[in-house]
Amino acid sequence: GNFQAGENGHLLKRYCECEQQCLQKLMQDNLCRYVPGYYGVVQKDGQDYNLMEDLLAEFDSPSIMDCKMGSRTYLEEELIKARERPRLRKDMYEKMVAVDPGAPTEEERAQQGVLKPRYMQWRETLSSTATLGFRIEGIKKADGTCNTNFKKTKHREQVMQALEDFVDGNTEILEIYLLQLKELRSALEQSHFFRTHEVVGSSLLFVHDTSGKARVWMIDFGKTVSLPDPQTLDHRSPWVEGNREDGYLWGLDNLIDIFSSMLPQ
Ligand code: 4IP
Ligand code: MN
Repeated sequence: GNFQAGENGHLLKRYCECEQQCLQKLMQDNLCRYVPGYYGVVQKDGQDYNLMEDLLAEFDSPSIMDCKMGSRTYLEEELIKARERPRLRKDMYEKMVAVDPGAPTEEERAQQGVLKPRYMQWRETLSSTATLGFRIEGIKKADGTCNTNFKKTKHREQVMQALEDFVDGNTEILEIYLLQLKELRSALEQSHFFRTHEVVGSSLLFVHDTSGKARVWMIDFGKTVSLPDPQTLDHRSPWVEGNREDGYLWGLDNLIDIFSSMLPQ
């Protein structure tokens, strides 16, 4: 897998230069309190790893949810690559057919392959990514149950149902999460890093336990890339190819709205 257990509250994640660059910069940004601590590159069994804070260490039987943020889940450069050197992905075709045998076009069926952006866009419209600017990727609860079957969780009501189940109907936990999401939004709106980066495929990690502690972190920066100076993003404007907007804040606005609507007014 991508992870190796580390010692005393640390975690080893398979080295990715893009992620390293981001984590390094984030340690100096006002977002640092929403990002796992980063401690540099280490080697283990001939493999490079980014050494990071283990966010679960301070929890006792945590419940965990991964929400992938943004309205676009692939980089603009992947779109250009797919056009210049189209590469058919048989693995993605198979993942597509497994979820919906009717999804591939006649041409794709004949080729038994799809282009990556096509697969990614299909995943975006099947889930809430395209309509809400985020999607639930997985939930692991304190009781050990694990659910990654959210590929078709698209509508607001379905998302609310999944969130309700994640917190076991505990409104106090919901309230803490909501407060943190609002604080995170303010921090994002002030962040130099955020303004100057296209943030794609990054997730919010929600963690709570029965002691009543709950926290939200930003994770996964393997596809978070800096913009050419002096370009900036507002992260809310609709994406059109070339503007590099990622819909991250639009998705966070929607997530905040959904959490709010789940609490007694
Ligand atoms: C996966 O599709 C995810 O979108 C991965 O994103 C993506 O990795 C994979 O692309 C793609 O196959 P499913 O979730 O439907 O399986 P993430 O890593 O954010 O989960 P990238 O490389 O885009 O980060 P490939 O090209 O790695 O297969
Ligand atoms: Mn992820």
